[in-house]
Amino acid sequence: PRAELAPGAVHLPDWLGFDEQRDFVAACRGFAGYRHTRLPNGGVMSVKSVCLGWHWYPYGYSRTTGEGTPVLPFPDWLGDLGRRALADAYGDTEPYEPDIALVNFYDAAAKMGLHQDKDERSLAPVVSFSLGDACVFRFGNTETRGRPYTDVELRSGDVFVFGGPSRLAYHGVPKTLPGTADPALGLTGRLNITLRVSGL
Ligand code: MD3
Ligand code: FE
Repeated sequence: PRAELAPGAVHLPDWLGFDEQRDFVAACRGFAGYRHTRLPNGGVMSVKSVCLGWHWYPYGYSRTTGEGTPVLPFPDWLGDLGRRALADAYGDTEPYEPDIALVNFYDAAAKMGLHQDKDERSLAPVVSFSLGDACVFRFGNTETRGRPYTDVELRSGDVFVFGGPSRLAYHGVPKTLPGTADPALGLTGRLNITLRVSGL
């Protein structure tokens, strides 16, 4: 199935099979350096994140973490997965070379407020993968933080692609739905992986 929420915003429910989800979870478990990001306003994000390819900080990307820990490489298999997802979402084969993977881990209490993703210099599409617990994903508009928005449930194995006019839409995660993950996945909580093009 394929659902276009808004121009350029395509939801592919259950796109990853169980084995792919399990391997993806295992790969994410192997990434070192998950941490809560501190915001310039003094707040701390409730999700724990690690970024591959580049180090993400609000509001940009750098080659180093600033803590002496190495930036993990962006793996080829993730780029390949992103290109397959993009082709299925848009039905074309436009070149897509993501060089950033931002991995967010949500425990039962974590959420993400409405925001725009404007730290990338490229407006190439973002490809998002969800694993583990389901969540309520809020997809807003490009004009204002706030209404109108649409709430969609994102479940393990779902892919969402955000390109074109949707690339700068406000979006967030008001809550996860703890306990909804398949126990066989071996993940308590939710993982979201977004692929992006830095343009750097
Ligand atoms: C719409 N992550 O990391 S993924 C983020 O589930 C982020 O962890 C959420 O928002 C999460 O920045 C939502 C869906 C998503 C990701 C990027 C987008 C939606 C987007 C960029 C533009 C528009
Ligand atoms: Fe975002």
